[in-house]
Amino acid sequence: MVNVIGLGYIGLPTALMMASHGIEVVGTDYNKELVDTLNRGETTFKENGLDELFSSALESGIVFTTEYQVSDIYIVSVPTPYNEIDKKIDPCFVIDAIKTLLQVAPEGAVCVIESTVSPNTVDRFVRPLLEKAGRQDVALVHAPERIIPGNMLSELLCNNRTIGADDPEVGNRVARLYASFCKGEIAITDIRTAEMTKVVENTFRAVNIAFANELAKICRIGGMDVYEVIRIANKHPRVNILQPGPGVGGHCIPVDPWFLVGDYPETANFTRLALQTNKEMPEYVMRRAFEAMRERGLSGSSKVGIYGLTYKEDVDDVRESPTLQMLRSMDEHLCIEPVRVYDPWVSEDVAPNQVHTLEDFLDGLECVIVMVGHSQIKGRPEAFSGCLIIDPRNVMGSDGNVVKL
Ligand code: SAJ
Repeated sequence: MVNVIGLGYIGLPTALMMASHGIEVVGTDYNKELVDTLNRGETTFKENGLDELFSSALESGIVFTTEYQVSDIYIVSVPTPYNEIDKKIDPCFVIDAIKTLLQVAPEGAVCVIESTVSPNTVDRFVRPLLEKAGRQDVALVHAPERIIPGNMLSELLCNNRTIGADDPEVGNRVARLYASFCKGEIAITDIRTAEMTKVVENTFRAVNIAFANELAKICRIGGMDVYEVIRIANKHPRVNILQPGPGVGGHCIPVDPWFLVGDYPETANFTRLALQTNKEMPEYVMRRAFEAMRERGLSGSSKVGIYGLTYKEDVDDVRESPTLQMLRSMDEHLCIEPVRVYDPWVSEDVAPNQVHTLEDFLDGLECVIVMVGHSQIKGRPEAFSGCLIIDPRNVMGSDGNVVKL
């Protein structure tokens, strides 16, 4: 039996995928409301194919509870935030999960940590818990998740995986478990290497996006089209530059690289600069919008709307979202005051002046800042006809009313 601890964006799909591939799975989360929702047969977030997978897992007998189970294998997928001040990982949720599972884990159980952790977290924070509890019989594994929101389920099936284990035998056993649904290649290594590779993967993406964002600023000053420059540069067989945008959000790309900066502050300078570059983008877009409005005779008090609250297109996750970052800088600088904010994927109120239909959003609008390229409007500038369109996502085509980064 597998007990998946933490039923959020990673734990839930993983538990469902395993259950629907014939593995006996119990999903545990300390949030009773979330467990009750799942037990009513409802999913807790939107993701392509998740509802269908949920039905199939229910048919296969998956169970959700707040209780930790007696189980051969635990998969820990709890959040790993970072401490805003020293930029180091805050492993409190991992520590709580391990402490609790040690109270029920049978002898020789395997504890697989899927949560992203900084290099050395297992040695510094998890191993001592086993020693203190006299439970060195429990085998530790780090199998970092790699699935991208928006395409999670097919990536769960197809992505290559990393398994870090102290004992290669245990690594092989866990690899067999994942291979029951995962068609990708499974690399077995030690725990520290697995911890580091995960952080490196997200840091690579953050740095690549920062480069694209820097290019956008350079091209703007130099009067060049950054998208054309990147498109053509990427035709080179060894160049693959990502896209500039209004900022980098989500719980991974703007967070995980800080683990390197926090642990290696003297050395991780390049990473720090990349994070800083990305962080400046929402404010850059705000200034760009203000400038474009002025050029068109619109003032800061014109009717400006912000389209999109999520951290990227076609997901419902607003964590670290560039729009929320931009709203904060608007509060500070007050150069533009948005009259309203709208996101078709976000039904609860997370921003001031948020409206819940496109019709309400458009009413009398003079300028729209498209912060997220949801499918609802992608490639459809006519959705905002009559408005000046600020398009930092490059999703609105290029008619005269569209202003790029
Ligand atoms: N973004 C850009 N330009 C791009 C690509 C993305 O500005 O060219 C922005 C997005 O709009 C978004 C942010 O970056 O605001 C992050 O989005 P993302 O799609 O790059 O990544 P995430 O956070 O959804 O998922 C990442 C993935 N990591 C890598 O691709 C290396 C995913 O595979 C990981 O599982 C996930 O982080 C995680 O949980 O660690």
